[in-house]
Amino acid sequence: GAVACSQASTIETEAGPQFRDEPLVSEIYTADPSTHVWEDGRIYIYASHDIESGIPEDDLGSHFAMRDYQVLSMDRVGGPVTVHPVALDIANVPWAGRQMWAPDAAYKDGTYYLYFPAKDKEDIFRIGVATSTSPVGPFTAQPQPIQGSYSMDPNVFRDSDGTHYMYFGGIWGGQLQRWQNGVYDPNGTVDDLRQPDQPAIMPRIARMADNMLEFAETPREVMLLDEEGNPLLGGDNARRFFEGAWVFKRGDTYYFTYSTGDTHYIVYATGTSPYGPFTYRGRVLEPVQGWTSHHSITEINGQWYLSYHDTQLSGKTHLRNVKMTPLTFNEDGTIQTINPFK
Ligand code: FUB
Repeated sequence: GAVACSQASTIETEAGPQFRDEPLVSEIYTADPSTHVWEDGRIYIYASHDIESGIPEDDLGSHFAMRDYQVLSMDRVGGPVTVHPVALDIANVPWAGRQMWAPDAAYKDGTYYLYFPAKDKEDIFRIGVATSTSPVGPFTAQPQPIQGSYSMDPNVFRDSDGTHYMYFGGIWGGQLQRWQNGVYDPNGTVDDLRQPDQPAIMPRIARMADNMLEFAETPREVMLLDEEGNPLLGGDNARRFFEGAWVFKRGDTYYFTYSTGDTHYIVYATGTSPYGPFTYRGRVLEPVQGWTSHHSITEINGQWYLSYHDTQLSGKTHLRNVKMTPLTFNEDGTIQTINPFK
């Protein structure tokens, strides 16, 4: 039939968009999947739980007004998916005001840690942590956000030596542009630094303390470079960091992967240290249906998978559904770009 392109890489036929993968669950809307395999060998997905709040859409993401988390789990990719009961409700997070955004989780010495961003009562994004003896919760939140945390989209990466690092940050609604000197500037811009010829706002990293509840150091910038070794620039919208950091290690190489936000790509950069610098290498995922794109990359029984989301079930940008698809590396360590449409 006739083929029309309604946006960058959306392939539409008369039957509608032809999606590459099917949603994992349809009982609830889910987004921003952080996929882990813990010691029991089961697959756990820590995701945002999208809801219809009725709040109008704006560039700050106010329509993403989520209030709790529910963990998904499965024995194998393609197997039945369990939607677990509420793992953490905003009503049980003393410091949080609104917007429970993209979470991640970690495991250490018998305790599971759920890391999550939310706006505090002053409407400033912070990152909280909650603990449980079960991978699916219920989790008990610490009374305060992680000291020294700010902005959103935490990713807690466990290095092969057992050290954990948190990567975090996101611009525009994620407020990272207001933290350029380590203190909150309420008069900072609402989007980016508006300096297209200057280095872009860079994501942040902090090593986690042994107790996994605190930073062991003041957060610092993670430098993202182009192929010539120069920082990616603020005006380089197709490559500069926007949100959704996810780090993994393959062999001796650290992959820093992230969303470019307003250009809707998931891209990656590589380096030889968890602190970077990371050099831009290319795209992981072309634009999905919906404005946001947010992902994780996980090795499961020797096969790598991309977890991602789109809006196949709702057609609405704030009501998303998570998906998984195999990810392939080339012999030189580069990633084969995935098209979310057939
Ligand atoms: O789900 C809310 C926000 O939208 C996330 O924190 C961002 O990464 C984007 O997916």
